[in-house]
This record gives sequence, structure tokens and C-alpha cells, in this order.
Amino acid sequence: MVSFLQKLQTLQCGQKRKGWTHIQCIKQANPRTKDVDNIPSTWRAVSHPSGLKLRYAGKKCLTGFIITYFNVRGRCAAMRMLLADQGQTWKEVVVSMDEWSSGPLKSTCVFGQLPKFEDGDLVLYQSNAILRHLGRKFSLYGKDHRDAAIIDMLCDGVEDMRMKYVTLIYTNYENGKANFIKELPSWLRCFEKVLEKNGKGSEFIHGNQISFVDYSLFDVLLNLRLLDPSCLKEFPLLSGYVERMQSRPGLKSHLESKEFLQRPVNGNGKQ
Ligand code: GTB
Repeated sequence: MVSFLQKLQTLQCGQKRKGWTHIQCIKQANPRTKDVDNIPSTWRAVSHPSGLKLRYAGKKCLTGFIITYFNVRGRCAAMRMLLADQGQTWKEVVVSMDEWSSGPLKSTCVFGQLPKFEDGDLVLYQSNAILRHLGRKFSLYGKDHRDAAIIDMLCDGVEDMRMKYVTLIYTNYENGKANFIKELPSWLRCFEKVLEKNGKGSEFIHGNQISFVDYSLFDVLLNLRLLDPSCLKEFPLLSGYVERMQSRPGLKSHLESKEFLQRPVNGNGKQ
């Protein structure tokens, strides 16, 4: 015998699928009374397959993507590129540094940092976790577990290169830039070699289909080219890769959009 509570649970799941996320109060209503018809407008009547009449009220489930971040490209550039290239739309919640320092938002973030990414009622922090989520969601994680492992490895490699760049930008730009540019070819060469082994560099960073890490690598390469416009010249495969990525229709229109062009690259005006 299925209990009332079990039925309720099934109903709650059903409601979630229909887009209701919070059920504030549910109670059994007698279908023989007028109760179900005369419920207040905030209440909705529901027929359970068992014949049970229930009523619920709630808040409509959030749908779509929301990016909460500062007014910079920074750690959100790659996820924005991925979404744009995959034909998705999203909402931006822009947080000023004043709001961030004086408001309550920081204390609600799991690691006290932005970006925050919402996919409906799923709330994520950590930019690479967000990219991985989108990778799974849009089949941008290779064709099998082996591909996924290599894509993860490449993602960590891109993250190391990104962190070197971020550290330079935010902590040592004036004094560290010359040395950074001197060392840059040794990091870029690693990715040139990966491309060389992958279809002689004519495709993506891994395999023959785009993966989430392509957006991250592409984003870092664009930043490095802004820092040192000639940095890709000795790397023909990486140069061709950047050309191919930026001519993908979805990416091209994103890169030409005023949202992208007007957003500062980093938070301190250095690039
Ligand atoms: N590992 C995390 C991830 O990948 O998401 C790193 C996130 C992170 O570094 N977030 C920074 C942050 O929240 C913003 S990105 N900082 C605020 C804090 O820690 O309290 C870097 C950045 C710095 C400054 C600005 N700015 O001035 O507008 C923008 C972005």
C-alpha cells in the first residue's frame, strides 16, 4: 500500500519537473467538496494519478542560466564563449566591488568568491566546475571516459597557465611582465605539441570535436596575445587554432558583441 507521504513525494517530484520548486504547504482536499475549485489564486489544484486531490502553492522554478560576477571578462570569459557558441542565452548579474565589499553576497558564496553560476535551481561556484558542468550538459566532454580524462588533464594545464597570467596581472604586472613574456614560449610550446599530436593541429585541442576546454584555452590565448601581441607567431598550430576558434559563427558574433568588447579584461585595468 503506497502511503500518503509517498504519493506526496511523487507529486512533489512531478511538480518539480513542471517547474515548481517550493511547495509551501500541501494538504489533502476532499474532491467532493467545492474546496478544490474555490482555492485562492495562489493555490493550485492537482490530480494525482492515484485519484488523490491535492493542492499546493509555490515559487516557479528558475529556468535558464545566470552568471553572477564582477564587470570583467576574467573567470567568466570561457563560460560565456561556450554558452554563446552553443546557441544559449543567459542572464548577467553584475556585482560592483562596493556591493561585494559591503553587502551580504560574499558570505553566501561557498568559497567566498565569484563567479556564481545558476542553472535553474543548481547553483555552482568555481569556474572550472562550471565549465565541466556545461561540458557534460552540452556533450563537450569527448566521446568516452578516456577522452574525458585527457580533457580534464588539459583543463588543469590551462588552469596552471591562467594562474600564472592572473598572478602577473594582479600582483606583479610592472616588475614581472618582461620575465613573463620571456618564459611564455615554454608554456605555449606544451600546447603546440598537444595540437601537433592531435590531427597535426588541424582540429581542436583534443579529438576532432570541440570540448569545454577549448573555450578556456582559447580565452587564455586571447589574453596572452593582448599582453604580448607576437606571442603566437612562433607557434603556427596555435595561431591556426585561434583563427579557427574565432571564426566559429557563434564565437565570432560573441567576440564582436558590445557586451564582450566593452567588458574590461581584468579588474585592475591591466591586460
Ligand atoms: N578558483 C576560483 C574560480 O575559478 O572560480 C577563483 C575565483 C576568484 O578568484 N574570484 C575572484 C573573487 O571573487 C574574482 S576573479 N574575488 C573577490 C574575493 O575574493 O573577495 C578576479 C577578479 C579580481 C578583481 C576584480 N575586480 O576588481 O573587478 C574582478 C575579478
